[in-house]
Amino acid sequence: MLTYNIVNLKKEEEERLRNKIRADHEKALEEAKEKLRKSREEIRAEIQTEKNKVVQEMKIKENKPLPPVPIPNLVGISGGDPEDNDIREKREKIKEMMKHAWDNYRTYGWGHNELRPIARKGHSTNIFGSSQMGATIVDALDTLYIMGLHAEFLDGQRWIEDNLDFSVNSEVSVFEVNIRFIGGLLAAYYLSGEEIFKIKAVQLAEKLLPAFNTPTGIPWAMVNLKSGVGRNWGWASAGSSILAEFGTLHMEFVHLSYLTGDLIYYKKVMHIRKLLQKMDRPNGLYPNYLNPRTGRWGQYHTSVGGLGDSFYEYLLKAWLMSDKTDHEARKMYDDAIEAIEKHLIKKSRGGLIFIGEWKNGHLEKKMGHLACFAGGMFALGADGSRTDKAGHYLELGAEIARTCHESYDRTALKLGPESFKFDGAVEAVAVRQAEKYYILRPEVIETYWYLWRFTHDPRYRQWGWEAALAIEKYCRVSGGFSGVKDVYSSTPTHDDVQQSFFLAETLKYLYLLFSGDDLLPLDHWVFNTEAHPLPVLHLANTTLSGNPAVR
Ligand code: DMJ
Repeated sequence: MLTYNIVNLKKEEEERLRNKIRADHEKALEEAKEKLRKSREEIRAEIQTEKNKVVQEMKIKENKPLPPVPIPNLVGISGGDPEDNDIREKREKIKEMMKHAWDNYRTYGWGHNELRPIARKGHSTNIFGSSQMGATIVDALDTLYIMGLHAEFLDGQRWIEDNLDFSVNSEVSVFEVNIRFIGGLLAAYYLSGEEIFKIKAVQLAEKLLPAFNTPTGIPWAMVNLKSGVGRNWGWASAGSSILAEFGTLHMEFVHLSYLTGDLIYYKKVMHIRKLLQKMDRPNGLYPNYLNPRTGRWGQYHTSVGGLGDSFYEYLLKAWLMSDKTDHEARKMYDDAIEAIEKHLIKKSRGGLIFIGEWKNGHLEKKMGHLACFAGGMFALGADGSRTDKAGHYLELGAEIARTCHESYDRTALKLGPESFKFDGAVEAVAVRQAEKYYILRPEVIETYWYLWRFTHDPRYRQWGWEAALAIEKYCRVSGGFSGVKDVYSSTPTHDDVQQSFFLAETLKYLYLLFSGDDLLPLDHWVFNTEAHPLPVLHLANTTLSGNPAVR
């Protein structure tokens, strides 16, 4: 009986299996037939869906969270409401200008790097390479945040989550991408706490690292994000890299090491510093050009404006950002500023203090709009300066602010030219047609803001308001804000570009100028050269504070 049952059970099992195999075959046959019945379009759509699924899965994998680190104390990330009615109204007006710039970019340029406010379409330049990386979105995020424009901020965040991709065959400027994208993403991360910004900043930084693969470790000016191939600008003296470009990475790279625990970023920038320290400096000045193959200076040109500017700024800010423990950076800043004051800073016949440009032992009495940021830098560096010269540097900062204000005041539009001369009867005025433009730059307003924070002299708010009104009157068009080609012509022509730094810097500094000091207080925040606030890192007890063991 038992044997009979076992035999029967085996038979039933075999039968079940046979049925299952038959059913599977039939199902597969049906599916194959079904496929054959499908149109090409349907099959293509299915393949696309599959592809999207894979991309999505990869994204989730790529965007995996980084190891947690203690986040610095984030003081004053909102607020700053002024008590005074008039000041509050002015601040509101600046916020409205930001809305106008953003909304139009949102409508006509979304995802492009910048906006053409008159043509009402996207715009880009070679610094961003050939792809649409939404530079305005990334650059504007922290300004939106501090202004309380949270819906707009979220809109930008969504775009970044869904679209910002650095695996593109595109050659970008290492400096510009660092200050605008990495700086912007890090600031957005610290302000909002949203992991995605940190993850994107690190993804981008990894793509920039191949730029450092040069015989000296001085990075190339440009790098292809996909291939990692780097090169320098064709116009730079003797194949050189530019001081203001390779010397303006420190703040962001130290934060990257801090946030990731990976020292590679810190080591890259400290290597640059060490190399610079070893080099001879003619008259104590840093030339603007350095060849990354030979490690030799190019032309002996020194400038606190374009090509040199933010290198000096980052020495001071490295010290501030390290909670004033990075004494090496402070020393380099003090030495550099002393040499600059000795050789480049002069008083005009009319009594205006200006910063000229040093070219092969000759001082060109010309000052760029870009150099106007130095008024704020001198004021910011006054505290902690050598031999108790704080008063002197604050005064110097105020003099630079006055000169730069004059460069605005002596124009028809009350907006400053790109570059102005001090030559005989000509003072603080552009001479060449090619130097008469204003492209919504922030440096003069930046200096007003720092001077305001340190002195509370009402003249800085007044000067800032004059500039805001002039921008509103001459640069505002219905599709956004545009630069102007000639600040001396009362009927200006527009250049039809809304620069991303207008939202990142110009409008942010104006907003801060009409806010209380409790918004982003300077003893807790250090602004990168694109006005992206990064918190002071209390690194004294960690390996990043310039500990020789790490270097
Ligand atoms: C900005 O991108 C930065 O401030 C940079 O350091 C110099 N120039 C522009 C704005 O003028």
